[in-house]
Amino acid sequence: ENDPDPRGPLRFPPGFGWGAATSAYQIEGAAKEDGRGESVWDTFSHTPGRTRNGDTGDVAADHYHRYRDDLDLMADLGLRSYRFSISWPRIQADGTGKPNQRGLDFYRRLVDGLHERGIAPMATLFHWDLPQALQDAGGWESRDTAHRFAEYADAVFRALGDRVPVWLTINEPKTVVQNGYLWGHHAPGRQDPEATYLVAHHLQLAHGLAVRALRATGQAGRIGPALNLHPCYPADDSPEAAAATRLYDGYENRLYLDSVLKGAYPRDVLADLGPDSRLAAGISDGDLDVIASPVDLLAVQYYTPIYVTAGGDTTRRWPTSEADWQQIYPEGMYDILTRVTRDYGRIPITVTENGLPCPDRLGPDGTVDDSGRIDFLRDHFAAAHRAIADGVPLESYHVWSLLDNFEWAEGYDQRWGLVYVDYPTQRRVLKSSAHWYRTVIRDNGL
Ligand code: GBH
Repeated sequence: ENDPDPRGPLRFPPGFGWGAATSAYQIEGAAKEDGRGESVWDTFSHTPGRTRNGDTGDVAADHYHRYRDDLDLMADLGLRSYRFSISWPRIQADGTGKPNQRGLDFYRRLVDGLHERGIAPMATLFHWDLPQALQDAGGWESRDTAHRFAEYADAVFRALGDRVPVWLTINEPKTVVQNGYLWGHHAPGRQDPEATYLVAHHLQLAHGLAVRALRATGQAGRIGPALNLHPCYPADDSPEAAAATRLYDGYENRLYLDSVLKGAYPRDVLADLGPDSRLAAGISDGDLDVIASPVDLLAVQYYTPIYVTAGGDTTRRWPTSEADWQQIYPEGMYDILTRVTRDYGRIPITVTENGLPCPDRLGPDGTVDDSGRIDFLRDHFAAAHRAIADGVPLESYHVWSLLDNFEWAEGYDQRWGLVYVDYPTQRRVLKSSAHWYRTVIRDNGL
């Protein structure tokens, strides 16, 4: 019914920014080179029992040494946009002070290599690799960390701002909040419900301070937050399920969207946390003005819907991927994009992550067949196309991920790349999805 006619062309707007995404700790390796300091993810991944097989990002996809080959891969795919992240501990080993020139130089070479190949750089300032020294000083529980982040951002803007057209501040604050502080599956591995939403506030504050830091430089780059959004649906049609779903949506989506785009935390979430919460206590006069500093675009990451029961728990309705938290539901892409435009106005949107892990194997003939990933991407691209047709100002779409990489607590077992990485040799092999994606980009559609 909603599927596009498989014979019919589905053209995207001219100049649509077909892209792919990565993050520093997941691909770079070179953990001790050129003055890089340690991050919370070095500590966490080196702590026994925290990651599958004890995997760490010490070597990862060795992108720090192989970035020229990886740039050529991107050009071969025809990418128009590449989203990567900058490693804070490469720029400031302990999170403060004079920036490390060797760290900045790496990203300058990367960005220049993108421009040489006609690929637009999109840089994320923070994809979870907080300098360990700042964690030791309180991490995101400390308001001071937000100010350190603004100083780091300022140093990066001054070094690279003349050549990076789009900046994203903090990747998925919600994941730091939930996985880092509520469930403890991610660094810093805490299970501390009290701290959790104070951490959220400081991440939001850091975002706003970085937006202001960019404006203060007078540079032309655009900037926005990168939020993973989850469309929430009631598991039945009871009023209880509707109410539980609404509150769930507050914690998953509105806490981050409303603070940035409406200048207020959602009342229902504040009420649910109670007047004595550390979040309530942590909000100072003027904080919401900082957090709501005008942004130029909104980066949306969509992987999975959430189904909420009358009792406020989650349940499954759709097929699950190799990742047990992901249900495959392309319609959720349409729902979340149109909802953002409906509720927050026509702010330009970029999809900065969407993808699927597959049990990819290098075949005897040297190919990698990931047709399941092709089906997944085709259905999600089609849903995004319908959202555009219905008025969503979507300008680009980045598949997660360019390369197989260090999938956080899942280590290297879960493969998300368009490009296969044979870790013992670091050889790259285009999967069938990469070949397919190249034709999508060439045809600007399906
Ligand atoms: C994104 O997170 C990340 O930005 C990216 O770095 C990552 O590689 C990619 O997705 C694929 O996962 O262990 O049950 O607590 C997506 C949101 C939040 C989904 C953390 C997985 C862990 C679930 N992720 N969550 S659980």
